[in-house]
Parts: sequence; structure tokens; C-alpha cells
Amino acid sequence: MKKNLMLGTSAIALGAIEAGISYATSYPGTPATQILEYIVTNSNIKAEWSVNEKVAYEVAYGVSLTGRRALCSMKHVGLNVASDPFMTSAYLGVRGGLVLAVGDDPGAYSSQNEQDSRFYATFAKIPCLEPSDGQEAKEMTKLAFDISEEVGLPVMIRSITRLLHCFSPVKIGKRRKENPSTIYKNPENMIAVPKHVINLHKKLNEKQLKILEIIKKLKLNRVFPGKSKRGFIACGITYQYVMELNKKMPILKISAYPLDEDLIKNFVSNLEEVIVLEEGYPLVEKLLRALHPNVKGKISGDLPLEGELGIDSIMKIFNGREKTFSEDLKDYLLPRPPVLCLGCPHREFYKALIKAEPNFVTGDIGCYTLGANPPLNAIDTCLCMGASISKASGIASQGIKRVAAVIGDSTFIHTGIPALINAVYNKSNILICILDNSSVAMTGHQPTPVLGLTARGEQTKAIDLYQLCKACGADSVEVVDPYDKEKTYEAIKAALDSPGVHVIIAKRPCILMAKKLKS
Ligand SMILES: Cc1ncc(C[n+]2csc(CCOP(=O)(O)OP(=O)(O)O)c2C)c(N)n1
Repeated sequence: MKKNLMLGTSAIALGAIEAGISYATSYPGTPATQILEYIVTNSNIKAEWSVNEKVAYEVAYGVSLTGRRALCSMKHVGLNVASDPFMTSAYLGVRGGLVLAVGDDPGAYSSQNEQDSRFYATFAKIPCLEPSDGQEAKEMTKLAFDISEEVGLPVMIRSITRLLHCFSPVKIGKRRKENPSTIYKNPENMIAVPKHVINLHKKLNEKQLKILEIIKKLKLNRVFPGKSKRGFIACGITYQYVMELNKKMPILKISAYPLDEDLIKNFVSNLEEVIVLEEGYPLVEKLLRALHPNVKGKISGDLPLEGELGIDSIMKIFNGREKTFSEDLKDYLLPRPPVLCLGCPHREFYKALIKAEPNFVTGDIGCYTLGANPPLNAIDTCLCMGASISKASGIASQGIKRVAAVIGDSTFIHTGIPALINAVYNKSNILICILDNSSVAMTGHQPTPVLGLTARGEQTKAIDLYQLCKACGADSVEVVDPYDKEKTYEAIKAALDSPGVHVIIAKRPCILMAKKLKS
């Protein structure tokens, strides 16, 4: 069988292609962005950049209702946005296989937090598979579709940056045929209203035994015996780390959740010490502490609770090194924080904003967040996507004048629109600056609805931000070119000084995209 060197993201995408998906949805976010990009580039399967993760999940769920298979991918914090449909979809169940591929980011290389999606899977009571390398990522994704249809639930593939952004050999397989698309109606199981909920919840609880049976039958968690009385429980990628360092100790490799407690109990029964290795929060370790008196991991303080474990901290446990290799290197490597590009329109906009001297600037998530860094120091807070406008409303509600919110075009469409309507409805006095560079620049220039191109580069209706903001009831909407600093400054100053909700759209394509479009 042919093998290719592939990114983990490509391996998951290939698994979904081979599983016979009929649709793929996503909203970009590191480290998961390239999953959809691989599908678009390497197949003719229908695929979309959705406007946010909630919408992406719901569209994929709709595909599943027709009996067809769908993949939905996103970064970990995207699941916070999609958590409403995600949680209840477990109650309703699925028809065609529905797989949610989530990219977690331990170490927060490109994220606003380090949350661990395995807890979401446990919370929603759905199966979760955690691959340790690219080959497993592909195979588990395929398997996840089968499991999804067998148990009638969405299945999560939880992976992390280190796996998703590394190359490893992956065998190319055959593509399964698509499921037929049919209309199916079953109100009691498809409509989440109070009179159905208890029954739906009961059904979900009854599925838990079946999930465990499947996990056991497929031997997704495996014991590798060894002679020592010190054993390792290694989840996902950490299995590869242990194998690289010492193949002789007893190892329990965990690749599937919910946890198989019998297997774990059995594995630890003859051990004097158990070391738990897991990227993210200590989910397995927490359970294990009730099953064994000598557990080492993050809760015990033997491994760090924050940041990526990586092979470094595991080596500390193996051979008692005082410092990790990365800590050694820190003495030699200069930090290289990301900066706004030369010629970036955001930078020019910030110069005008700073000159207008707002009292407080709420930031959002995108390239423009880099305006928080010196020398600009242009924003005062950044929380999560879409929060700039609502935070500004909250601050202004307490009598603070001249408050500005800064948000990108993708983020505005993602979750900014309801906040604008809220500001208008609740009589805020704020300035909203939409930095429209017509792309999701931060994650690699995916198109936004403002650009009028789909994920496949096909022409579609372009969303007119000016008309949209007008329709939302903004008191004034002005479009400026951020390269025209004087006009931009005048517009900002006038808006900051007058009551009501004012929108300034600073429109100019991202400098890198403009170059790409020219070449
Ligand atoms: C909930 C969530 N989804 C996805 C991301 C990844 N992400 C970071 S910034 C960004 C959008 C940036 O686009 P835009 O607002 O247009 O700003 P630009 O980078 O183009 O300046 C995305 C999708 C995230 N941080 N949080």
C-alpha cells in the first residue's frame, strides 16, 4: 500500500475522504485549519468555510440528518461557540456518521487558552478518539464514522498541535461510497423540546454501555506489558514519546474515551507506581487517583499543569534532568513574537486611532490583536472572538466616554453582528471599528463572506458590510481607507465625540493577500 508523508491535519482529512463523507464544514483556526483545506484541494467533495463554528456544526448535523456522512472541524475554542448544538445533538443522535475533529492547542502556540476538548466529549457523553500519530489519525477518523453510525452519536477526534502540524507516514486507502441521501422524519427523536428531553437523555445514557463495548471490541486502548513495577498510562501522542524513550516499561496506551475503568484497574493492580501522561488537563489522572495510591502526573506536581508536556517534560521524569531541553535553549534563542507586517492596513488604522485618543479600546481576535504590542500598545483588552463590541457596551454603560471596539471582518461576521444589534438596541454610546481586509488573515487568508468567494474560490454573493451595519441600526456608518490617515483620523474623532453607536469600516485588503492577488 502506498505511503505518503502527511501532516496530521491531512491524515484526518484523508480519513474522512476515505470514509465517504458527502460534506465538510469548518471555521478556520489553528491547528485545525488545514483539515478543510486538504479536502478542498484533494477531493471534489462539497465543502464550506462556515461563518462560525456553531453554524459549521449545525450544517454538518443537517447533512447527517439526510443519512449522509459529514466532517466538521475546528479549533478547541471553536467548540465553545459550537457547544450549544453540540451538546443537544448527543441527545438527538445522528443518522449519517458525524465526526467532529477538534484541534487542541496545549502550549497555546496560537490560541487564547489551553482547554482540553476531551472534557467536552465526556460532558456531552459521546465517544472520543485520540490518535498518537498520522496513521492512527487517518484510521481513527474512518473508524469514527463507523462508530458514529453504529451508536447513533457524533464522535469526536481530539488531536493537538504537535500531531496536527507534524509530518508522518500515512498509508493511502480506498474511498468508500457515499451513503444515499433520504428524507427521514421521527419527531420524538429529532425534536428537542421539553416533552422529549427526559426520554432522549435516557436513550443517551443507555448508549454509554454500547460505546464501552465498541471501545473494548475494537481494542482501542492497549496494554503493552513490561517487567518493571513502574508503569505508564500514555494518552494520544504521549505514547510515541514513551516509546521513543523506553520501550520496556509496562504501558497502557489510551486512545478512546469514555475510559475503560476495568482495563485501567487491571493494568495498575500490580504496579507500585503509575505515571500518567496526557496533553491537556489531567482527565485520566483524576480518575486514577481513586484507583491507585501512587500516581504521578500533573495533579501530583510531578508534571506541569500548564503548557505542552512534549517530550521534554517526560524526559525529566525518565532521567531526572533538572531543566528541559527547551529551557536550556531559552538561554540562546531570542524571542520572536509575531508582529504586524510592513504595510499592514491595521497598523495604519491604529496610528489614526491612537491620535484620536480614545479612553479605552476593546480588542478582538485576529491580526489586529498584535496592535496590543509595543510600539502601538493600541488595545486594552482581548477576550474571545466577537467580544470587543459587547465589552465596549459594558464599559460605556458605566459612564466611560470615548470607548472604541476594534474587530476584523471575519470576526465581525463570526459573532460581532449580534453584539452590534445589542449595542443599538440597548442604546450604547460606542465606536465600532471594523478592520476589513477581506480575509481571515491570521489563519492563512481564507476568504470571508465580504470577499464574495467560496472555499473553492467560486464566485458567490459578497456581503456588504456597510448595508449590513446600516440595517442593524447603527447611527452612522462610514467607510474609510486606512492608508488615508487624515480622513481616518477625522472620522474616528467625530464618531468618538458623538453619542450613539457609530461604525467605521476601515477597508483595504491585507497587504500579503494584495500581493498574492497581483501575482
Ligand atoms: C472561536 C475561535 N475560532 C477561531 C479562532 C481562530 N482565529 C483567530 S483570529 C481569527 C479571525 C481573524 O480574521 P479577521 O477578524 O478578519 O482578522 P484578520 O486576521 O484578517 O485581521 C480566527 C478565525 C479563534 N481564535 N477563536
